[in-house]
Amino acid sequence: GGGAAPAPAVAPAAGAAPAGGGPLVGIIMGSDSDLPTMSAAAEVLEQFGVALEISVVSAHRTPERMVDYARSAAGRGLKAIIAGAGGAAHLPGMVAAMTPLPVIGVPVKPSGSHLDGLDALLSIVQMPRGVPVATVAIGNAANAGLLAARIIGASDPGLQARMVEYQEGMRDVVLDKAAALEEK
Ligand code: RP5
Repeated sequence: GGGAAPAPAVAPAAGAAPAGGGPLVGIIMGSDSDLPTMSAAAEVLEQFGVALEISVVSAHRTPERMVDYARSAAGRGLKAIIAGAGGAAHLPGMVAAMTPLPVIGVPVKPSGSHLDGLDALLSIVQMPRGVPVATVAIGNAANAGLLAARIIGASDPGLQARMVEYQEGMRDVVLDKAAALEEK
């Protein structure tokens, strides 16, 4: 979480895939109250220069909108979907049931939650055989953004090179801290 939260935008209407420059990753969430958690996925994708769209789509409150979103996603040119929800978190699994795209699920811990996001985690991760959702840790939307970037990067050498740089940067931070510790 943290940082400037992008405002939820309405997803473009279903139609032909854009000629180029359209969003590659769709970030959806069950409520705008999930945005403080989910904005981390958008920040990561922006950092890696991956075009994204972000919207609120609720499995329970806007079921028809969920169906429209999932069914149109691949045709609109999206390559991956990140779906976050809290509580009875049916959004990622239902979207995965209606698209051939990879779906990454983010269990959200709503404020005032009695179950600390464990309910959402189990709702998202326990998918039946045949309908996968790649599930990240409770609240870890940054990892969802990184996983989406890796998926896109598998067919985008420039993006994959930036991921390698990111990994090398993490390594160097740890090695610098280890060296500082050993000098004491
Ligand atoms: C879920 O219920 C949402 O994904 C959110 O995490 C939680 C609470 O939603 P609000 O009541 O704040 O809209 O469906």
